[in-house]
Amino acid sequence: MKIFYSETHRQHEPPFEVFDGGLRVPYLENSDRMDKILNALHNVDWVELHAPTDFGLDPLLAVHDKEYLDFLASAWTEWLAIHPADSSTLLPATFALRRQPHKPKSLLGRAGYYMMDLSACIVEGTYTAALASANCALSAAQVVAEGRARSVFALCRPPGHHAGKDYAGGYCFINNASVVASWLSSNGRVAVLDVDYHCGNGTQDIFYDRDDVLTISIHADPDYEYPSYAGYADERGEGRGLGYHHNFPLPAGTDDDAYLVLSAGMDIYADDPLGKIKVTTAGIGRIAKQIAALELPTVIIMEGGYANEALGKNILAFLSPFV
Ligand code: SP5
Ligand code: ZN
Repeated sequence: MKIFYSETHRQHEPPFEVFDGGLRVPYLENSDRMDKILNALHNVDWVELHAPTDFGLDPLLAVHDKEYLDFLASAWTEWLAIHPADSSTLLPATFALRRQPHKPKSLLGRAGYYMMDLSACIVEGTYTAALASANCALSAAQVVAEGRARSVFALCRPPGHHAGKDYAGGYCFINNASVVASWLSSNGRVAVLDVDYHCGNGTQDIFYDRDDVLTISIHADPDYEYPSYAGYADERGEGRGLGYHHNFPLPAGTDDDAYLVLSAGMDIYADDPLGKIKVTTAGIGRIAKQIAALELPTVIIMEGGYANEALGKNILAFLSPFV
């Protein structure tokens, strides 16, 4: 299986994130995740690692606002220029409700406007890393679109599915899956099936009023889990997009069999530090087998998963049915 991966993600290594209650914890979405996966992929005979090619900004601008991408591009330089007391990472302390008419001009004003939480921390290499991550996804999609393989894996970091049209959040800056889905939609019908533990609120936002991409997210119920403000079953799209979005919120404790009644982010795994869903490695394999059985051209895009020690075996379990 062709797997697209870039070392550029290492430029994005925020020193901490902020949990509920203000607790500063080490950044869970760290480069060690990729090291654990690379170790597991090493010496597997069907693994073919490839570097991505650069697709430029156009495919990104099809799903993200230009002003938002401009913010990501210049935020770090602007942050240092205001001489913050702690410059280790850009995080705002005031967030936009988006009900007011004015778009802020100051850096921290824009940060609060373009960030939805305290886990999409920006450091010097964040934008560069996010671009490389999107290029991994696009490179994988190109192979599938050209019919050179039916299933290709994009080992993306940072992840993407929480990033909306004009906001970062949940470790995500550029919505890799949405970039690819939109890019592929000129070829035919596209569906995004999001099996990360968390609701793919960014993907939902991007395609909510579009009927060219069907979006489906299976996730922890936002009644008890992040991102709280999206992912409910009655959110089904609007305008032309009505009926083209489906959320399947799951109760805490959902295990292998319950999950499979409906149909991989690897944070659905039982021991994930962020998760309350109890899917085992074997369960991840069974989910992937059901998806692979559809025999559709498939671009598999890495999202979350923070039980680092188990990421390697879980990724192998997920990819194997597609080989
Ligand atoms: C891509 C992805 O999986 N992003 C997830 C971002 C979740 N960030 C919010 C974390 C909420 C913290 N809850 C504390 C639970 C610790 N046991
Ligand atoms: Zn997640």
